[in-house]
Amino acid sequence: EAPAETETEAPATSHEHTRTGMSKASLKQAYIDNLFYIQGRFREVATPHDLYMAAAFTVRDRMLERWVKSAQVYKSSRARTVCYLSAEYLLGPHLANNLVNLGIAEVAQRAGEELDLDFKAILEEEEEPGLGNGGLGRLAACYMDSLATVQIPAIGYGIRYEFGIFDQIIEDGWQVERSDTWLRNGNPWEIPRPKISFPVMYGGHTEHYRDQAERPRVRWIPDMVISGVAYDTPVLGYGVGNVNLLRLWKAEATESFDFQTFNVGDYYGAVHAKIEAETISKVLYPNDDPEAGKELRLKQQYFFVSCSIQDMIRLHLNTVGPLETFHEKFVAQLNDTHPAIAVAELMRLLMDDHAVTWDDAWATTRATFCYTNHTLLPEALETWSVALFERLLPRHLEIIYEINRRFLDEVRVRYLGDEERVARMSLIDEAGGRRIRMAHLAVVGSRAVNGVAALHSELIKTTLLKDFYEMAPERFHNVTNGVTPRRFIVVSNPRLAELITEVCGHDRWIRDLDSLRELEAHADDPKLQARWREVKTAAKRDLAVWLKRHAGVLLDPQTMMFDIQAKRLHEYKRQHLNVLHIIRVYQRLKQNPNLGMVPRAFIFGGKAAPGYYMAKLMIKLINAVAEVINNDPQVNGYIRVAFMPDFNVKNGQRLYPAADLSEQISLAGKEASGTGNMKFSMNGALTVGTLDGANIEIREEVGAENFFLFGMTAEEVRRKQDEGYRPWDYYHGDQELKSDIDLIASGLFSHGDTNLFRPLTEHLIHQDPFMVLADYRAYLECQDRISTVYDRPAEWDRMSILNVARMGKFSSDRSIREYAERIWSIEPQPLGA
Ligand code: OAK
Repeated sequence: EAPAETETEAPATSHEHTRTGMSKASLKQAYIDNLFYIQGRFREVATPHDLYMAAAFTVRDRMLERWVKSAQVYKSSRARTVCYLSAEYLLGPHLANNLVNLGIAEVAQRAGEELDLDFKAILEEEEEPGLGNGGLGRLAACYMDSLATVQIPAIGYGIRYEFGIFDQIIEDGWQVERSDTWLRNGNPWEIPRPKISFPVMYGGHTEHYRDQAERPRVRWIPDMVISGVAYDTPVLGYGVGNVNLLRLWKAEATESFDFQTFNVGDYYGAVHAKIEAETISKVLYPNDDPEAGKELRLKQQYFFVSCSIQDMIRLHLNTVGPLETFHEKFVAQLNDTHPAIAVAELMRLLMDDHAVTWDDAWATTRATFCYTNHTLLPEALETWSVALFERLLPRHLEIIYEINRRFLDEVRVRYLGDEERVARMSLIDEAGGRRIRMAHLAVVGSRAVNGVAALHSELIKTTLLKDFYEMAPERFHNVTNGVTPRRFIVVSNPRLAELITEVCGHDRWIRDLDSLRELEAHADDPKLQARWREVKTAAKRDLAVWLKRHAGVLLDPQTMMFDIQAKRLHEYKRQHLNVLHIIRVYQRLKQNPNLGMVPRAFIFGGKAAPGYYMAKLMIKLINAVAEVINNDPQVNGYIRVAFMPDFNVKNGQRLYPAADLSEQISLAGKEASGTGNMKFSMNGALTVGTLDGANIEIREEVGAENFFLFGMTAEEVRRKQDEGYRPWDYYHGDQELKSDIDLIASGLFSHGDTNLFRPLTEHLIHQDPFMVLADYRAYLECQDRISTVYDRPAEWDRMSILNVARMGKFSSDRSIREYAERIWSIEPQPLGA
C-alpha cells in the first residue's frame, strides 16, 4: 500500500522508506541521496545530466518494489503470459511517462520546485531510446504500456541496439544522418542480467543420428556461437501495481569461444571474434523496407528470437514444467515477419534439444504463435534467399522444408490438381532465385493472423493472403491499432489533460478513454471553446519557440493555422501532394496579394531511409520551398513552411498538441493503419485525410461532418490502375496542377537549377505510382473548405472538441483488450497500486 501523499515537512524516514515513499518529503530526500550516492555529486556541482540521473533513479526505485511483487504473483499464479516478439521498440523518454503512471507527476514537480530544480530542463535532458523506425516500433511501445495498464502479464522481447534510429540533421535543406549514441551517458532504466544469457548458433551443418531409444534425431554443429545477455526494463501500468518486463538482448562473445582462441595464442583472432559477435546488436537497420540479402539483418532476427524462445522454455520448465503445456503458459505475438523465424526455432528446440516428436512440436508451435501483418507494400514483404539461409541457419532450412512439404500436401488434398495454387502458397518462392517467404511461414506456423485496421485486414484477406484465407477463414482477424493516452495526451499535453479532467470532473478517462464522450455535451459551450482555444494556442506557442530555435523559422501561433504532416518520408504517404498545395497557395498569393486568406504554417517532420533517394529529395524540396516562401515578404505574413529536424517520439510530443490540422493523405489502400492520425486527433486536430487505414474508422467515430475527406477510395484506385493510369493526362488536363509542377521544374526553388528536382517532377508526370496527380484537385478543394471552416472559430472549436470526445476507440487499451479476448484468450491479473 502506498502511503497517502502528505504535504507535511515531517522527516521522510519517520514513516516511510525513502526508496519507496511517495510523499513530497520522501521524494526530496531520495533525490538528494541519489544525487550524492549514485552520481557522486551535490547540488552546487551537478551537471544537468546528473540532475536527470538522480530523478530517474528516484523514480526507478519506486517501480522496483511493484516489479518484484508482480513477478512473484505472476509466478505463483502460473499466469498465462503474452510474449510480444518485436525487432523494434520506439520507446521515447521514460521519466515523464513513469511519473504519470506512478501517479506522482504533480508531487514530484512540487518536490522539484522546492529543491529549486528546473523540472522541465531535467525532463528535456533524457536521451530517448529510439529502437525502432516508425509505426511498427512505436505501436510495440504503446502496447507495452497498455498491457501493463490492463494488467495482462507480458514480456516484450527485442534487441538492445547500441545505436538506434539515426539522428537527423538538416544541412542545406538535405537530410544528414548522425549515429544515435543513446547509451553514451548510461541508461538508468535498464537492469543488466548477466546471468540470464543464452548461446546463439550460426552456420555449420547438421548431423542426423539415432538416439538411445533409436529415435531419429538431428544435431546442429554450428561454426559460430555467440551469446545473448538480457537487459531488463520495467514497464509500469497506469494507476496499477502491475509491472511487466521489456527484455532486450545484447550480443556478446561467448566466454568459451574467446578462451579457446586465446589458448592457441591467437590474440587478434579472439578480439576479432568478440567484435564480430557484438556487431549483431550494434545497430538498428534504418529502412522501413528490407533490402534483400542483408545477412546481418537475418542474424539479428535469429539472434533475438533464439534468445527469447530459449528464455520462454527456461521460464516454463522453472515454473510449470512439462513442455506439452508450453502453449498454455505462453502465447507469442509476432510483430510482422521480423521474428517469424521463431516458428522454426521453437520446432528445433523442442525436437532437437527436448526430444519432442514432430507432430507434438508442431501442435505446440502452432498453438503458440499469432502473427500481425503491418504492411501490404510489396517491397516491405520479407523474403530471404534459400542460399543465405542454408549458409546461416542450415537446421532451420531443413525444418522449413519439412513444414512446407507437409503443408503443401494439405493444400494438394484440399485443391486437387491446382498446382498453381500450390506454387502461390508455398513457403518457397521458386521464381527468380529461390526465396523463403517469411509471411507464409508466419501464417502457416500461427493460429491467428491479423491486420491493423479494418480496411487493411480486408485487403489481407482479398489480396496478400487470399489463398490462406480461403483455406482457413476462421484464423483471420482485425485488431485496429491504438495509441496510449498516457504518453500522447497526459504527458505531452498537460494543459489539455487538465482541462478535460476539469470538464469531466474526473481523471478516469486516462484509463477509460471512452468516457471522453462526456465532453460532447459541452462542445457548443462558448466558455469551453474559448479555453479549448487557449490551450491549443499555448501549445502552438511552445512549438513556435522550439521551431524558431531549431529550424530558424518564425511562426505566429496567434494568427496561423498549424497544418502538420509528421511521419516517415515515403512516396505512398505523399508529402509531395502537400507540397503541391503549398505551391498552389503561394502562386495564388503572388497573383493576388490581397487575397484575404487564412494564414497557415505548414509544418513537416520525418526521416527518410538513408538509401531512399526520392524520399530524401522530398525533404530537400520541402526545405527549398520553405526557403523561398519564408523569405518572400509578399507572402510570408500569410504562409510559412517549417521542417522540424529529427522527428522522433520526443519531438513528436511537441507536435501533436500544437496541430490544428493533421495531414493523413496516403494513397487509399497503402497505409495499413497509421497511428499518428490518432495522436493528432486525440489532441484536438482536425484531420484532412483519404479513406485509408484507420482514417476510415476515425471518421466513422468522430462523424463524417467533423473530418475533411478527399480522394479516391481503395476500390477506385484499383479500378483506375486496372484501366491503366495516365498521370500525363492529369498534368495536361489541369492548368493549375501543370503550373505547380512546372514551377518546381523551373528552378525557382533551386536557385535556377532545373535539374535538381527533375527526378521528382518527371516521376510524377510519367509514373506517379501513388497517384498524386489523380487526387490533386480533390485535395485542393478540400483544403479550401478547411480554410473556410477555420475562419469560423466556434464551428472549428466545436469540431475539435468532438474529435477528442469521440477518440475513445483509439486507445491502445482497447486494442490490447481485443487481442486478449479474441486472439490470446488471456485474463487480466490485477495487482493493486
Ligand atoms: C515496418 C517494417 C516492415 C513492415 C511494416 C512496417 C511498419 O512500420 N508498418 C506500419 O505499422 C504501423 C503499425 O501497425 C501502421 O500504423 C502503419 O500504417 C504501417 O505502415
